[in-house]
Amino acid sequence: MNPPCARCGKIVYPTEKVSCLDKVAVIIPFRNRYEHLTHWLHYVQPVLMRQQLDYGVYVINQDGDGAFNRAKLMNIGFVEALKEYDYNCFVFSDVDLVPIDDRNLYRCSDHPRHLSVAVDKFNFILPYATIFGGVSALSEQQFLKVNGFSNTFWGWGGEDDDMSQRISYRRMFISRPDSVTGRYKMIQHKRDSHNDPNPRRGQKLTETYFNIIKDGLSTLSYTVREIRKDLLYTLVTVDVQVPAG
Ligand SMILES: [Mn+2]
Repeated sequence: MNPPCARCGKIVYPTEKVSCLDKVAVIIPFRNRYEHLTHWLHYVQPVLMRQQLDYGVYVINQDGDGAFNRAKLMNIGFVEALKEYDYNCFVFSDVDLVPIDDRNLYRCSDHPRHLSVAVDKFNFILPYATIFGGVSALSEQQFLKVNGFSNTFWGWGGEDDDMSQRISYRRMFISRPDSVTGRYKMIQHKRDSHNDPNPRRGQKLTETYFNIIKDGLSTLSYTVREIRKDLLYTLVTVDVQVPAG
């Protein structure tokens, strides 16, 4: 057994190079998927407890039925969670992804970490090397270094690849658990309404390098409609200011 961390007293898992001091905010971008949320809470909270994390769950709920903006919701989650507690690690998770292996730690690492590496829907195979969607973890410093996510990906797709590029342009790497530890079950579902594939996503991905500074946390603008405290999570309903047309 490894000796406990000198600062926090926790045992650090020998197989994973992770900090023992993480205060983790789990951020879930959300709209109208309460069935999935119930499922997620039921299956994932016990895992987080067994991992002995100091954590809180923030469900960031997009108000209205305009185009969905997953990445902007995650930026909002980062800001709203920090208003409540001194979090230093942020795990961004889709509401339909349930980790299968307890050893897949919801913690931060020396580099931004992609956790959902082997999803059943993709036959437990990493679809491509730079993928960063699904479940990912960034420390506060890592997130600030890339200016968070872009706020301008409306509809499905691209925002995760944009983050992947931000990470590499800021000279960081993507770290991952191995393909056994990183197994996930995705709850089956149909594509949500008002979340059609964004036709501009390909073009936008050629512009990431120039947009890191001018599109992200530094330009984040939204209005909180309601904050509701459940025993197991905080539901933050927000107006993400969907552009007209
Ligand atoms: Mn899904």
